[in-house]
Amino acid sequence: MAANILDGKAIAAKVREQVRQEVEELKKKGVHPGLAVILVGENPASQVYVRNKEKACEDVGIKSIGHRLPASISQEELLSLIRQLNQDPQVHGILVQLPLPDHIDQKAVIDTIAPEKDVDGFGATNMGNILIGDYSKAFLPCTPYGCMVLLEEAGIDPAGKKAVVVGRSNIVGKPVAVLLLNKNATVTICHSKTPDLAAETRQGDILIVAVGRPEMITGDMIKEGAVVIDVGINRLPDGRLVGDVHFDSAKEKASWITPVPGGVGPMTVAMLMKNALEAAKRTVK
Ligand code: NAP
Ligand code: L37
Repeated sequence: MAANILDGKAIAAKVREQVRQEVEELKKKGVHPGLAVILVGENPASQVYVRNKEKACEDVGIKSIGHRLPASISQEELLSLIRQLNQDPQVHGILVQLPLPDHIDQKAVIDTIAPEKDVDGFGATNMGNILIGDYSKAFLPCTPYGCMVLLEEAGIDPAGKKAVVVGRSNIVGKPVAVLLLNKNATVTICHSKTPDLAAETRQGDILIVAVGRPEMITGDMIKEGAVVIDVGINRLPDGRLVGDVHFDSAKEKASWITPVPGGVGPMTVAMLMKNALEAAKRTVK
């Protein structure tokens, strides 16, 4: 089977267009959605991602309030900025781009963000609500949310399907597994201690890969007709950007597959816009 391409860039543009219209309506009600974007240090990938997020804000009419901080900032200074943003009525969402420098406790930072402004969805309150399946006050973490929208756009209902997730990070693997479970998939989560990875991945009608190892999932590890979502973004020494899935061999087995770049990445940014809009909408309801 030669796979259809799940075009994240095009689907993200559609999501953003919808957000843009809703932002306009909300502004008519006197609310201008604002997103604070905090970048600590000079991680090159983070700089690209934050720039993409700020450009997207501009595109949809959300006010982005950027805070570029030196890697030398103390944890207390960062926490105090977040507390100040928690109190600021112009700021509806707060995003702290990860990873943070080693001397800063990531969990302390995330848990200082007010749950109603936690548009990345990484805080314990959000994660708990998602685990329980109560999305009413939650924000779905942007990358997992983007994966679910991609499945929907491909016309795939996870109910009754076998979904295999490779990777169990708190920002991708674990939450995407929970979202799939909440949609009634039968979910397997694989990680570095999984003894026979290929035996697991070959079972997946839906295969979501978030590992951070260039092209590690090859066509022979994929079930015929599977939907393959490649979350990985890896820059090779020659400058090429590749996913965690070996695209050329995988596309011969899959029914649908996401490219890298232009797959999950743009969806992550688009879902952040949707979450920031939602945070602002919740302040008027
Ligand atoms: P992470 O925190 O490094 O987690 C990687 C996961 O992969 C861990 O659970 C690890 O297992 C597992 N793993 C490592 N080697 C493995 C192996 N040989 N076999 C099976 N599992 C293995 O990474 P992350 O933050 O989830 O990110 C994963 C990738 O997605 C990266 O390339 C990142 O750049 C990309 N990403 C993309 C987006 C996007 O919007 N497209 C967003 C976020 C991240 P253990 O838990 O046992 O160590
Ligand atoms: N808040 N977001 C937060 N914290 C984190 O730790 N990893 C992470 C996070 N994720 C994140 O920002 N991801 C992300 C990934 C890809 C893009 C944007 C955000 C993106 O725009 N990708 C494009 C271009 C990639 C490139 O040129 O390097 C793509 O097409 O994939």
